Amino acid sequence: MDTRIYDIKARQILDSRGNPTIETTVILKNGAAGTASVPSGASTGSFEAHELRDGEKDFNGKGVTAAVKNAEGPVLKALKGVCADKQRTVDRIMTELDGTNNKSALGANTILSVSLACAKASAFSYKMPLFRYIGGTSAHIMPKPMMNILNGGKHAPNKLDIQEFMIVPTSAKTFSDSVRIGAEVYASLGKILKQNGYDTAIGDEGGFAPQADSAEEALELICEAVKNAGYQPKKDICIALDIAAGEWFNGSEYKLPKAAVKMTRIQLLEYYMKLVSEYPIISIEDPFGEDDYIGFSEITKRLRNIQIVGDDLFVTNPDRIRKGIECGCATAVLIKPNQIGTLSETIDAVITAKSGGLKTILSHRSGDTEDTAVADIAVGLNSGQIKIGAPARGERTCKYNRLIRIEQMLR
Ligand code: 2PG
Ligand code: MG
Repeated sequence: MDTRIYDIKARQILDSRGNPTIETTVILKNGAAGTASVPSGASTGSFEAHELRDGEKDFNGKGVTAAVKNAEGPVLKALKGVCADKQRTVDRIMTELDGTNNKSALGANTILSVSLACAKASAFSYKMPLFRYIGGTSAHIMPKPMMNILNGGKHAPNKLDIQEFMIVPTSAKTFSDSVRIGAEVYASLGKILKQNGYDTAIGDEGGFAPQADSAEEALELICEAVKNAGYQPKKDICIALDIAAGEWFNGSEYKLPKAAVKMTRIQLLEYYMKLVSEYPIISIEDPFGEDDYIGFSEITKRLRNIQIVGDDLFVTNPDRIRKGIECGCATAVLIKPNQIGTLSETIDAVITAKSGGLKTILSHRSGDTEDTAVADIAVGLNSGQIKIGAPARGERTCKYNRLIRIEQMLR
């Protein structure tokens, strides 16, 4: 199979927040092509790979024309004639060409768009679905979804400091069943909000963004929505939180910006323990800041039955994941391809996490596109879990719908 790279065409498209992002098509000598676009975060970790933005007048500084030029210029020059199905070689050539440790020269957005487009073009060449191309015969596990039905933090202009309130349909037997249950609870929540005079505006990830006064109020609303939809909290549906506490940490204490409350690490830990004792919470992401290893290892020790997820803590970086494993900092890793910048390193992050006994959760970003690669990567790598927002809005539903199709292919 001749998968040599022949051409690269890139362009500026819009993401779900209306910001520009790069979309790249890699064309092979055999006529196959693959197209990939890159999502973008709002609550980003400072150790993430660099997202190249123009910083000029267009799109309020958020243009990505330099990234487009990099893909069509130096990256094409370096990759022309290289076999797209040699993913490690493709990714290594780009990483070496970039030459920095956070991909700031070419841009991680540039590099990831080419990396994923190569995988898609190769999968097309071999007439395989992307998940099968990535995972071969071992790809067989449908991920359990964490569905973000109520938004706060940086993703919503309301009073909630916690960024994501997600439901996990634990009693669902299949992925499609999870989607049905999640969509029913989402609809039920919308109804309850309306009936109780809350507004039903939605946040960046498609979850509702009501003006609830506290996390407890939000959690009560969710439990009521679960019951009204005909399910039992805890038995059928559990709750996962993404605190995104890195947004609150000032190096010594935690300042919740919306509530204007300050907490020490211990107070915050006690607060989580109280929430966990009152609500069916099974997973907490980024409960502490990205460098607060003490906070992370303490909560991991104290809340043994709760999954503790590192997102900004690990930034999909195998080195940081190894460090986390050594100090017992978490029990799961959030995996976001654009935090690290290539498919190969994303795969390495999953392998590193699993070999250290950590669970893995493939994830979207708050600013996302219609690209569904993350769904295929989750199945390809048997990640076990996935976080792709609300069961609503095109940039989120395309990933749920892709997984519904994959589930059928696996049957
Ligand atoms: C997160 C993500 C995705 P963002 O913190 O986990 O839900 O948000 O893309 O804004 O970093
Ligand atoms: Mg997060």
